[in-house]
Amino acid sequence: MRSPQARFTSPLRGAALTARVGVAVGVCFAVCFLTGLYSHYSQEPHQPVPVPSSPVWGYRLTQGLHVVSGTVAVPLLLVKLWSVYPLLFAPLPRPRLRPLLLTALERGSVAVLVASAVFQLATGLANSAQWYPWAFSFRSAHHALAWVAVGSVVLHVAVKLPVVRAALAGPLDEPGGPREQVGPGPLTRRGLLRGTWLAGVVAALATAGSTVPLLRHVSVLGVRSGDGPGGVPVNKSAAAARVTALATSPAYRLRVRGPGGTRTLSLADLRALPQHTETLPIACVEGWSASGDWTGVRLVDLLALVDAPDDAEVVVTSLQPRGPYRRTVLQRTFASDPRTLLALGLAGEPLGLDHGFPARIIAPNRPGVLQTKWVARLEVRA
Ligand SMILES: Nc1nc2c(c(=O)[nH]1)N[C@H]1C(S)=C(S)[C@@H](COP(=O)(O)O)O[C@H]1N2
Ligand SMILES: [Mo]
Repeated sequence: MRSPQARFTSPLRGAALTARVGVAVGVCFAVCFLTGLYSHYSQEPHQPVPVPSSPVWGYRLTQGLHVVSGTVAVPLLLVKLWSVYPLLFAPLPRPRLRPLLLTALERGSVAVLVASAVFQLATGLANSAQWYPWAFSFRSAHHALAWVAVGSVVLHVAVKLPVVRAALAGPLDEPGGPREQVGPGPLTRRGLLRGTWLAGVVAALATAGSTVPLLRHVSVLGVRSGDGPGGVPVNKSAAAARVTALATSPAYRLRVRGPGGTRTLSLADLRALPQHTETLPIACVEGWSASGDWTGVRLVDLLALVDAPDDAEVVVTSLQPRGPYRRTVLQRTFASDPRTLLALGLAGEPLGLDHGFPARIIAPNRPGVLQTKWVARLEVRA
């Protein structure tokens, strides 16, 4: 009887191909994992070791790499899965407990690997397209599954290391392989591999424009590519955040609280304080980033009004009535950095309502989610 596996006849498949594509998938996963951990940690309100505020473009680079490496991994992983999936139909070993158990373990671990990798890439892509068709917290789920995915990758590599080594040491085209064989089509392994790398490059170009302005016009997947008031895209509008009435009210006051008491400042009071301009990027977890020229009051100047200590941590609260980003924490590295502004303007114009009018936080090397808009209160954490 023909085993189901015998129906997969493509001579292109083979360890030589799988191993080469596998190495590239591994590199993408490693970059994606490390940059992802950094992003996750950056968003933690309690940081035993605070993230530094320099270089200003740090998060912009790491998060750009995160989204690009994840996107590049998609075509690579598809080719890798295609190259090995007939193994799923390989006949089971003789009905003896030990071999059966080992096979079950191996296939089980591969199933976990494939499921977690597909979950990570699919939710990540959806997130960078600003599509959240699920109820769970994206950040917690994406973080937890990252460990599962990387753990199963490490296990898989450990199990397959001898095969991978031998395959990488050998030629891509085995003797009697597809090059000599008269196959169903003209495609060789070399051609397939070139096509795979090309797909990776196309995926990179399609996303990198969200970070690299020069590539903006080729990046079809770059959903936020730098258009918007002041050259900075708008993520959540004032209408979506339901803050329009509060933000435009003449009764707006900023409250600053610290050891020296509470100060209440109107927008005119804020404008009367010394103004500074800083060029700082907004770098969203979704992968897009854009640099802006922000003008406003230095946070350190505001903190000095309430006698805040040099190592103060500051809780920022938005006028926004609800939402996960209405309260954020500025660790001491950001709170004490003279480049951190309570911005009142962007690109020489007063701040637009959607960019956080009357006042927003802009700090160097911070994830965009923490650049709080429509700021109502600044409180030194006791
Ligand atoms: N109050 C408040 N601030 C917020 C947000 C929000 O939803 N509410 N979104 C954050 C996110 S996710 C990003 S990327 C930046 C985007 O700022 P922008 O819309 O001015 O580009 O604002 C941040 N500040
Ligand atoms: Mo964001």
